Amino acid sequence: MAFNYITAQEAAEMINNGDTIGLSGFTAPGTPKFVTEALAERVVREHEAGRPFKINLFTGASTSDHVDGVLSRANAYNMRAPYQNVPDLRKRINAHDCHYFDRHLSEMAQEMRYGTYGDIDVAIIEAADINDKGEVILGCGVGNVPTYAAMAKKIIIELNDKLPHQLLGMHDIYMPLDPPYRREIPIFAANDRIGSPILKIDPAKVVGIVRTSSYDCVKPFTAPDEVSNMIGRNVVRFLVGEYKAGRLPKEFLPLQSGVGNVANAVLYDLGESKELPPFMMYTEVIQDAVLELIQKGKCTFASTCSMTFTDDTEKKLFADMNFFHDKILMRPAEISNNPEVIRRLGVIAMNTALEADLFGSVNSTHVLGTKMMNGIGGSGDFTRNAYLSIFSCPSVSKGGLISNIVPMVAHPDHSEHSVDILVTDQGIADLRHKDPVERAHAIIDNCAHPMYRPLLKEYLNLGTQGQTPHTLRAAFAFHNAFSETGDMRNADYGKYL
Ligand code: 0RQ
Repeated sequence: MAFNYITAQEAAEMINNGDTIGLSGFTAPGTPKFVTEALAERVVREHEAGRPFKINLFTGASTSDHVDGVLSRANAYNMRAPYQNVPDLRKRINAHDCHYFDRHLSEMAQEMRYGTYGDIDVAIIEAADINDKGEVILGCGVGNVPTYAAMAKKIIIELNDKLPHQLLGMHDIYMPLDPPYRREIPIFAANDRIGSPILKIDPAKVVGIVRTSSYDCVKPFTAPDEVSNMIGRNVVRFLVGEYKAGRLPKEFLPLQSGVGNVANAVLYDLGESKELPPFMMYTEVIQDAVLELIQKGKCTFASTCSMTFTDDTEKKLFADMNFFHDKILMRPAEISNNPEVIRRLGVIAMNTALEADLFGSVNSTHVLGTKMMNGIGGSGDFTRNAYLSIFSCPSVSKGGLISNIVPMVAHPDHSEHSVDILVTDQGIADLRHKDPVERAHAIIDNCAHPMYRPLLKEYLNLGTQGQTPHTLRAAFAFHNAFSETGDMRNADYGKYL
């Protein structure tokens, strides 16, 4: 069938006030960039003319400024899910200008199919190629596009000429049946392929194709600083210790790594380690460090949902597709983050905390308990189901005004029942097989910054009884001190007792 080639502006005109839109991709890669920009311009014009215009937007994970930046500045969102990381959207969310539903990434697609979010009016899909049978070669991220494309009433394609056709074969598109018909997800090793290399869509639903040309525009990393290097070295030290003690199999286990500068630094350090064998990854994103690890032979295979590479690294990948082609496989988020598969493979999960408490619970999402940072992302999918769940963070933030080890987390994302290991620049706290008081001592002695250790010990010694000796009236003394004086070191438990 002959497709209708249109401009991004014409595509934006096909979207209506109140529409629910699903985007392909996961982080910036694989995510459309041009129709969303044109849509933002249209929303601004509609608002200037005094007409309401809001959309609901569903993605795989975070996007880029071409989506969440422009659309949140245009105040275009009614609802947004399941994850974001753009400052302008963060502001909208925290000002209640946008309903944000922060959801485990593995659950988004199936919940969409279960019908809890209503219909999808438009799916916008970035593609390297499409033929008249509706066979699509996707870009560098998958996300929830199989579900969004299957449910959408109309589909707009962004056909990006920067994406090489050799991407064919690097995707594994698989949509599980829904209960009560679901069967096992047949992945028994990180490199098992279970689905199709192409996304099959109904060509009759394609209302237009927009020709585009752009790399994925992933924000460059800041060079690892001394604190992230220390965290990275501590994570490696822990894994080497486990490996040497025989608590990890000699073949090693697949790794998952979260996003951000700390996660990237940890992976560089893993690459340098002579004591760990080459490993596979079963993860949701691979960042720049992983391409280098693959080049060096340290990472032998990466199963992921997205290749979250900065443009220079993406160019390196595209220049050497023959080498990388059979070493990376991109899957939908409900498969890359699938709890059943994570548990079966024995994934070692490594995620980042904003703050952790004395008993091992972790806050990954809410600054000082109230302000949304990014969202839980895939950290919950992996943490709860991993063979080993490691969280890392700097011991202090903002030059020491904030301790990232607090008496009680102000928002719990991952409970003490799921967190095995806590790592900071100070050291490693192994929380396994420890009761709450033992965990608290391990965390104070090994992870808290020395300037906060006396205050944390004082909290433990307030005299409260019980298995977990929280003194609830004083549990947020650190957070209150920061709100009132700008410095957690001024925490005064006496005020609350
Ligand atoms: O503030 O930006 O003003 O300097 O928070 O801190 O160290 O740059 O954090 O990039 O490693 O991200 C948890 C947010 C960490 C991320 C989080 C301040 C700090 C700084 C950010 P500034 P860093 P990173 C896979 C898995 C949840 C989702 C997830 C995340 C800013 O890793 O979103 O894991 N995780 N997904 O100064 C107040 C504290 C603070 C604090 C740090 N305790 N209180 N502010 N900051 N600690 C990926 C996907 O799911 C796609």
